[in-house]
Amino acid sequence: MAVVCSVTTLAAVLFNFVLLFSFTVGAYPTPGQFTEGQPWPLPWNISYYDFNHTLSPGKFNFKTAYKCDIIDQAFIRYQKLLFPSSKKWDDNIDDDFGAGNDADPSLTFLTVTISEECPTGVPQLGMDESYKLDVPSSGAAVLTAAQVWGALRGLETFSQLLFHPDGDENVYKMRAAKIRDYPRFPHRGVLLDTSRHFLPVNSLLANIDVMAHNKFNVFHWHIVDDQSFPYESKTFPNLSVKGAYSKRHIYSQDQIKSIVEYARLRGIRVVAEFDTPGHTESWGKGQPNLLCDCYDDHGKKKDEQALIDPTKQSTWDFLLALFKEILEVFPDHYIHLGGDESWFWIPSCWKNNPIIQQFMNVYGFGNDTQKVENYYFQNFLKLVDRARRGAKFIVWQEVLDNAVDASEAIAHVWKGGSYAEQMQEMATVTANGHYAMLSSCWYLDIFKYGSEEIEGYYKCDPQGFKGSVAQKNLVLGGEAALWGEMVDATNVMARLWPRASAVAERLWSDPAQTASFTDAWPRLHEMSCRLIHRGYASQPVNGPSFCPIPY
Ligand code: CP6
Repeated sequence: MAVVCSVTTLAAVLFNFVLLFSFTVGAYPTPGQFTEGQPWPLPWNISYYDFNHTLSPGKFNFKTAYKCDIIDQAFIRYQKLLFPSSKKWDDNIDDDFGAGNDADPSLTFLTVTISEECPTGVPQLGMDESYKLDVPSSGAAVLTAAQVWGALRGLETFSQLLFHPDGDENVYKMRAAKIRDYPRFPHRGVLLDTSRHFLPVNSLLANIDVMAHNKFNVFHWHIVDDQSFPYESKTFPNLSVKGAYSKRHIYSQDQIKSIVEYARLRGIRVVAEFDTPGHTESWGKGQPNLLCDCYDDHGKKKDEQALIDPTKQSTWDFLLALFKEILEVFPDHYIHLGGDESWFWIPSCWKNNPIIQQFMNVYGFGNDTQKVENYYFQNFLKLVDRARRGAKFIVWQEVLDNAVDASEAIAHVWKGGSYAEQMQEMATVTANGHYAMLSSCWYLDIFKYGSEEIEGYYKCDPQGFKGSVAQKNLVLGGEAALWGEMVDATNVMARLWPRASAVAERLWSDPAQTASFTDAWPRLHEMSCRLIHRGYASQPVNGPSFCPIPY
């Protein structure tokens, strides 16, 4: 018995040894590898001068002649970010206060110049985010941009040139560098889902901050879904009164306004998604007669409702009034109209529903429920355009795959199991002439153990499909999608970061300079440590490691 036991143990030890050994040697980077003062995502053109500046809290200031709330507020934020341990960060720069910062600073200000006027509205698709930043070894440090949005990206990069050598928080060093930078794609988003789990406003704001640190520019707010309806509608208050998890799990319109404003100040668009005709169970609680009754194949009525009922005039009246309101609350030119997975409910709801069957007869649809969905979307898009003239649409890819006539809409691609299949989806959508953005390979709610996961995100390229130049030019970017079934405020931060940072670099940087994850990892690790230092729970990148400043 003892012999058997020890043999088994030995085998187990050997097996574990082989496993661990192959993992450690093969896949993980060296724990001690990290960069100092190198930005993430990688700028298109960056050359480092062979010099590091010394900075001193209270002896550094941003300067500009430009009058704009966005810049004024950004200066306050970045002053605080650069010198977080200084309790007097917002004091007059002439104050001299020690805390071990007696060193004579070699850099005392950054001058910001912006050529176009301070924008009056929120940022929009196509905003100019390019900037030039020169932090020479001697002489003036300057940041120039055409628009404030570029200046915001440049300020972020500037803040990331700062580092604390050997993790000494009292020493402020900054790399001298010359940078010219701009985004690869105009749409770089993060999807958060506040229906499966409510995310408190603070949690959303914190993620908007981290998005800005990663140069993301779209918060895709999947605000409602089957499980709950946390959007407070003034026109239809019952939607959230009956459809939210509770009266405490609701975003008031004032809160939504403050989120949109918070994002605006950081150059981030808030694109709301109100997903129909499927994923609408929670809508039915506060709006009776909106959804179809579901029946089984024998015509027996089920205790279930799903899919918006397109046969009733009351449905269209409701949708028009609701979307009029939504499009005032969310000032982005685009609205995400969902349209995913309706097929999932079609068999039990539309197909077996006698009212829909009669409707299909009248319209000559035979028994093709797909035609009902196309009818719905065709009319729905016209309605949303009436709700706000010129409203632009993003829809999940199947709406356009099903040949709904909406040539200007952006197809949000989420299908495809393997990378090859995901690329095929992109090829098909763009071959059909649609603008496209990719999420299929960035489903951050799904994980893989170990280092291949984040490497997979990093390697996924929205233009990595076979297709013409015209097709590639239809690609507007992509989004990291963190669906909320298993995500609430306790884990949203660590689950999103730094995994979404890998996506951020793919969407911003030059693919030719960012082809190797092995090369990128020390810089990504520095980024993760930077986020932790800034107060956010960014999880380990992909294996054993340590941050220079322990936490
Ligand atoms: N919710 C909604 C979801 C998903 C989609 N839409 C989803 C589907 C598959 C996976 C993850 C999420 N949870 N409304 C699809 C776009 Cl793997």
